[in-house]
Amino acid sequence: MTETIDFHPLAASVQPVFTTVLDRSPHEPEFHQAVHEVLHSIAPVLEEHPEYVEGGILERLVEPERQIMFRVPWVDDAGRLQVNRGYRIQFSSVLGPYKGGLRFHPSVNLSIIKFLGFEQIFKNALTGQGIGGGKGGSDFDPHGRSDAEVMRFCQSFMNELYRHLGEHTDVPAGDIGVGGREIGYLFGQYRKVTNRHESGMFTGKGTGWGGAEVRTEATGYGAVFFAQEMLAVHNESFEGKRVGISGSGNVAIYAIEKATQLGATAVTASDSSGYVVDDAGIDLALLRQLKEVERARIVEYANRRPSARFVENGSVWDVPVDIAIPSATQNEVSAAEAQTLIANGVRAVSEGANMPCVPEAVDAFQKAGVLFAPGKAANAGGVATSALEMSQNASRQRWSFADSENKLREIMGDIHDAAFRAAERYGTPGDYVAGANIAGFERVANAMLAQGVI
Ligand code: NDP
Ligand code: 2IT
Repeated sequence: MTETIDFHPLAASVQPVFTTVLDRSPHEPEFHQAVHEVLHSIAPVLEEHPEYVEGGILERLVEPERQIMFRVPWVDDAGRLQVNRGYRIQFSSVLGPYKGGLRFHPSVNLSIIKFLGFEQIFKNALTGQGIGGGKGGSDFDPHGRSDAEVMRFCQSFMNELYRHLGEHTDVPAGDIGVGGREIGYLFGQYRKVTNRHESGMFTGKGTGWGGAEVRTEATGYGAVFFAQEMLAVHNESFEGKRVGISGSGNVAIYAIEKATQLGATAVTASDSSGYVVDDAGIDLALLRQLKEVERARIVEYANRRPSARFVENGSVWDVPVDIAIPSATQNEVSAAEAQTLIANGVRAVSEGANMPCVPEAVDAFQKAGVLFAPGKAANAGGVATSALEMSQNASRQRWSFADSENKLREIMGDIHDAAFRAAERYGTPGDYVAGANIAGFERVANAMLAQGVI
């Protein structure tokens, strides 16, 4: 993403709000991109609902309720002082406590956390649960750091963030660079400094200490369930399909697992150093060992698996597939890569990551008739299952894996249907981008109207 992105003009009802965003928050290209997409989708809704315009819904929605930025000092293993920056954007609480992950990655800045927080408002609304939207993180890079360094960083991060959290206030979870290890350290430090042992103030916890079954798997599984729903509308399925997946983290691993369980062959995985192609199907046990245990680079997969090859320079989207599930990071699928996927006959794209396809790529997929699921719908299974974890924590219950997976499948079906119906209502059948934005927006906007100017 660059600042030179050429946003197409919006309808007169929403352009002034976008202009204010550009003026008030310059140098935030990812945030601009996320806002532009939502405003474009909901312009037709405003024409039918002047009360949303009169209620100043948009002006309020694009401005976070609270933005927290803080210093995170810590000492590395060599005894050197390090300083990172921490963020928590509490975007909207109209549907419940702020809810959304923490990202630790060197690219993290205000723009990225704001785009993620903004997306989270509508995603969380789509889940049907009582959760508002938020996001946080740091420019800390866990790669190559010892467990002790990661622990010290997490403790310092929480020494500041704890005062803004709570099971009824703000409930973080994982995202890029924040998995089970980091969540353990963050949760432990929260309990220590607050002396409040409320397990519901963090989700994605280990299943032995308050975590819910299926939360680890939920985002990847959910992205596959959403694609399954889109395909079912056309009497198609995963059976016998080749699936291309980017990333090799939490979302990618469990998207591979579920696609494979449904009879497809997942043929790719990647990380920031390159990608692997394995026509025999990704060996999930090996990938998990490398990524979850050894924290190795993806080339190791090809070193240990004869049917696989590693490609260092190139695009994972050059590999011909029937279904693509981008599951690494934002703007990882360019317009040219979308054209390659289309030329190779891709049938469906389900965004496991947040905003992985650039706007021109989304347009290209939709124009070519490819079934396209936007991240805020397709990857909502993660946060939906986080809300199930909060419910279980509050009621001191534990649900089985099978019950939890069934609930996730049902929620993804409901999100699909809500997006599908909203797109039909506004005359763009099959457009899941418009449908998801409209369905999420309507729930948020109605709650904002009901609750007055706050
Ligand atoms: P992980 O940290 O577990 O894995 C991220 C994967 O993507 C790694 O393989 C990483 O490679 C790769 N990656 C990350 N950044 C880049 C980059 N800039 N360039 C190339 N590769 C990159 O994260 P998750 O799987 O949790 O998250 C993946 C995506 O899914 C993100 O967009 C996240 O926001 C989204 N998401 C996650 C949810 C969750 O529950 N975890 C829920 C909903 C959405 P490397 O190790 O080399 O950096
Ligand atoms: O982007 C996301 O939805 C997440 N990283 C998960 C958020 C959550 O609170 O489970």
